[in-house]
Amino acid sequence: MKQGIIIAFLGQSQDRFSSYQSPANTFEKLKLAAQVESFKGIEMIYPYETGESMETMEWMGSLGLEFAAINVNIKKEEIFVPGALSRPSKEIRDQAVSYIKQAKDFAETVGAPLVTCCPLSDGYDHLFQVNYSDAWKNTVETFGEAADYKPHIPLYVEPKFNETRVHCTIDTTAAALLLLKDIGNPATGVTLDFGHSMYAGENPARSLMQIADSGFGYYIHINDNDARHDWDLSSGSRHFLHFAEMLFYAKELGYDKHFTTDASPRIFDRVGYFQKHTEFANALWELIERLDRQAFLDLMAQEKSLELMEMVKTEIYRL
Ligand SMILES: [Mn+2]
Repeated sequence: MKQGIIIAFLGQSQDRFSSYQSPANTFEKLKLAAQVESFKGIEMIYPYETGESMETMEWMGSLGLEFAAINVNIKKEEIFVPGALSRPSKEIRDQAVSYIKQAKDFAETVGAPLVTCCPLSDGYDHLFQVNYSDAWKNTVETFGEAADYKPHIPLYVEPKFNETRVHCTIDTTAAALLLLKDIGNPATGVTLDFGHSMYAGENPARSLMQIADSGFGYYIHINDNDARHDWDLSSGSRHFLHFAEMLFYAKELGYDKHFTTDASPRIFDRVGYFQKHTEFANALWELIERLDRQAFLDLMAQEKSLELMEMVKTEIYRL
């Protein structure tokens, strides 16, 4: 199991009420990541963490780390706070596309395999606020233009139901797939965030297979939550069997990218928290490896639901 981390979570984070952890620069975050045994893959935010490419590459090399992805942020700048890719203003949309293209340039220089984008500020807060048709067509056009640029660096979209908008434009796995189908560029994919999928009312294993069956790429973020909010808890802390089922299908697919941690240490010790998180994920991955997966698949084909319940009890929960 190749594990990685979005290094923003190794620095300071804020919610509406509190700040968590102490600030850290990119090198300090990388050094913390390297202290966690299983973290080799790094996802970093363009342009706020990526810095000067040669220096960043030296840091990565000296710590024995590799890039999992470049995560382009098109929500932080003042101009993008009310939205970016879907906005009526062509000038604003062009600036958002330019950010994604620059992230692809950086990814190409440092040898990162893909660029992922979670367009969190695109969407709406009120009803009668945006023209849904125009917003969708704008998103198809802008994301499509960004995808066309340097297609050897594929562009992935990460759906999320809400936050920062009350309702995001790319809210679900199905919406992400519809976007990619409307664009029609094979150099695209979906970043499946386990927690986003859970609190959008999905089942992450089923969402993973929807993406895989579409023929588009898939890249996985792991975490957990209470299925009501994107709490970014450690994997398996709430939805054990959902996580086991997603890993089952990831193994069936021969998933070979990183499982990138998109979890927040919140009030807990950073390195210790992520060490426990990675140990749990590795242990469950190994349990899934030991399963007779074909036996599960055969029972599904035969619609033997009670036998499957028994297999889940004895082989997965170990009861
Ligand atoms: Mn994520």
